Amino acid sequence: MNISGNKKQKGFLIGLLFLILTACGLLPGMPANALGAPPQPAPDSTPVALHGRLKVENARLTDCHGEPFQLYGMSTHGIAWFPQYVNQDAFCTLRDDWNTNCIRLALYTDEYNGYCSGGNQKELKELVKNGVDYATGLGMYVIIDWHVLNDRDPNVHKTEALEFFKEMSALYKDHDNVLYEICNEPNSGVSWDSIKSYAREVIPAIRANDKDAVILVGTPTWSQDIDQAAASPLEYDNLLYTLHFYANTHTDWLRKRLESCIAQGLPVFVSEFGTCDASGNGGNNFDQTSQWLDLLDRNQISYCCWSLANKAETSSVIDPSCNKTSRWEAEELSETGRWIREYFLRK
Ligand code: IDC
Repeated sequence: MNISGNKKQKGFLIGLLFLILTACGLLPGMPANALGAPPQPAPDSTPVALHGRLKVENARLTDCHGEPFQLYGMSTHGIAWFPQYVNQDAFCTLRDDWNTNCIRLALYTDEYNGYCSGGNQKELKELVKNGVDYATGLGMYVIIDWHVLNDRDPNVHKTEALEFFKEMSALYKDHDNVLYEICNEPNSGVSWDSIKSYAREVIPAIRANDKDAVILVGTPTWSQDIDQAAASPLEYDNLLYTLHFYANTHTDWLRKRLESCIAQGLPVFVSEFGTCDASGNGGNNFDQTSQWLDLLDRNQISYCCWSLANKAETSSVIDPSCNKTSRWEAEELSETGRWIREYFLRK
């Protein structure tokens, strides 16, 4: 072969190598997808681009085309605690490599530098806003969760809740992808009447800015007593009542309650569930989790899994030894993380 032939061959080989590296996302400046992820959808095929603003119709979450629509994805752990997971690349990984369409931002009110117990409110609000911005940019739905737990009764921090939700709903009134969860888990004997009286102040405060906002309302006993909501629902539209389960603690009896509430026409959202004990720890019960998720899928009830964190507890989906905040490999996930990601991928 003559010299110019050699040169051509060399040029061809360099070109080929460039193409291969580019395809693998290995050249500098090339955005690499989450490993193992399908190609990122074009902006017009994101969940929000396809389904638009949601509403509650015939007791179901419904998309802008009037079709029943199910949200599913991860809940963060407390964002004050694990702020590092509120980043765009993490949410992109959850959208593209975990096949989820929704993220829940858990803002504790009363624990661990909670919003109402010494946390820096300005910084916490910035985190929420960043989370909403990342989700919006990615065309994902996002739930702003006022994470009542230690405080038991949402009325304890009602003043702060009103102020917070007024500010958030003013900011996001034109967003199609934001849902508001006004109290995570009232508990320790707090009555449905007491929750209703709180809701009757917070819902109108949100609706003054965003008259059609979809709002999630917690129920008594750590959001298990949806039967009380079914017996005496609030007098507003576009509401979903939350049911929470932890699969190794809450089994048949709570599923039966859910089935009965579905039959009564109660709109339900499982805004938090765990694959393990209600403590967030202990052994996983994937058999019970499957029974739960199958029931939810059959009825197109939405759900978020607790939690996006690497805390050394069963419910965390990232292995405690892994400090990466996005693009996790399977072996960097916990047993829970691997299982739930596989479940989402099969949907
Ligand atoms: C748990 C966390 C744990 C944290 C605790 C604080 O997993 O790391 O120390 O809160 O009290 C819920 C709550 C949710 C709990 C979770 C597991 O909504 O905040 O998280 N759980 O106990 N309801 C039922 C279970």
